Amino acid sequence: MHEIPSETSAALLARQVEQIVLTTPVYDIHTHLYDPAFGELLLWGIDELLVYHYLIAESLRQEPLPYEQFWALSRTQQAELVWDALFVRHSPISEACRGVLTTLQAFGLDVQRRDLPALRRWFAARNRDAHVTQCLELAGVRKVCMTNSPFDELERPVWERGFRRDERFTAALRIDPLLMAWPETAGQLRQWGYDVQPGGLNDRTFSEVRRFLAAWTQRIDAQFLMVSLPPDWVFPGRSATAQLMEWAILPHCREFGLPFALMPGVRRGVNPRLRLAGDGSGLTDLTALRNLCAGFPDNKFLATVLARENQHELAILARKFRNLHIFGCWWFLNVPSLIEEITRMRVELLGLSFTPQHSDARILDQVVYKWKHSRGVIARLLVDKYAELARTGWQPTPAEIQRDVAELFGGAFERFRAA
Ligand code: FIX
Ligand code: ZN
Repeated sequence: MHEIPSETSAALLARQVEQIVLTTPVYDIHTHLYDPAFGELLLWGIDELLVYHYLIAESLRQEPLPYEQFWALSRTQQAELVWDALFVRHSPISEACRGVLTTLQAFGLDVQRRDLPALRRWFAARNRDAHVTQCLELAGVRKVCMTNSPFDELERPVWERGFRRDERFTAALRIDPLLMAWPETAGQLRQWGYDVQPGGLNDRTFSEVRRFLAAWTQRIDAQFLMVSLPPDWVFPGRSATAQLMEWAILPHCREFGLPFALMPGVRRGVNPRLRLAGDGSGLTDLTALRNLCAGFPDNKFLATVLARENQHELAILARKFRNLHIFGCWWFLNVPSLIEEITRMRVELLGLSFTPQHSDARILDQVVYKWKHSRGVIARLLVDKYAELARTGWQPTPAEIQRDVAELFGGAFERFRAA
């Protein structure tokens, strides 16, 4: 038989899949962006892109300046140092560097001239609100979930004052200090009028913590609660972390029907002199997550794990527990080779019942490259998967592919949340 017809239909299928993956709007379920009403907390523009902590870590490997001298520089000078170290003196081939260029190119800017002052002039002339819309449109992002901490001194007053919400920005209640630094946080809660005991984790304390969580869940309209955890996190147990989880967080999540997002595997402050850029990663014993999923079937858990070596076990846990929804290639995993490996494995083990990616954008403009790069990888691997189906005689229709991609890009998450 002649080969050409089957090649043609394979090419057509590939084009359809690519087109759908590149254009389906996504719900970006974990970012560090803010509703524009937060003013300067919503970071954007070329200098912010350059002083992203990923790029600071990379540039201080190339630049022998003592850390303290780097931190003493103004933001403008830091951006210039990063530009010089990573874009001028070397080719910007790391993922975080390439991301800056992908973003600038999407704005129609000429990166070939390597002209930082010209780039700065372009951003200086931008209208912030129009820029928000353009970034989200270029990224194909229909909604972003923020990371909202009542313990953040800059963020809290904005919520307390109140503001008109931008519907594109949803909220997630981030509670790391509550679970990871209980004695200090208890003191803070007492100052805010909650009758908690720093030493004694008793019924009164748990119910006051729940009162605090209820107030903030309602104030910010939280879509879920979230915490990042060190690799050696244990559950159940006598630690304040485990006790608060069991007796305050989980009952609260059940009462409000909210998922609890766990992000294990981060070692904070591996090199504190690098500040935000100084966190590292480690292998987690996922027994704690298994205990949660098995012991609390009426709770819903979202999880992403920082170590590459934990990914297979995490996917298997998700096969066992339908109250677990796994998401994203977090932080050091958000590079094309690992997105490809992890997402391919998840598709093969879980089909379409997970959320392959979130951006973790800290700077608005980053949604452009983070999604462009991830969509490219996801498109390539889905082309393979649908081609494998087609070879069995099961020809996916464009409507079916569209339905599937919408699941991966937020639909499955939204159904899990609503369930
Ligand atoms: O804990 C987190 O949510 C992390 O994503 C961040 O804290 C981290 O600094 C980051 O930006 C990773 O992408
Ligand atoms: Zn994050």
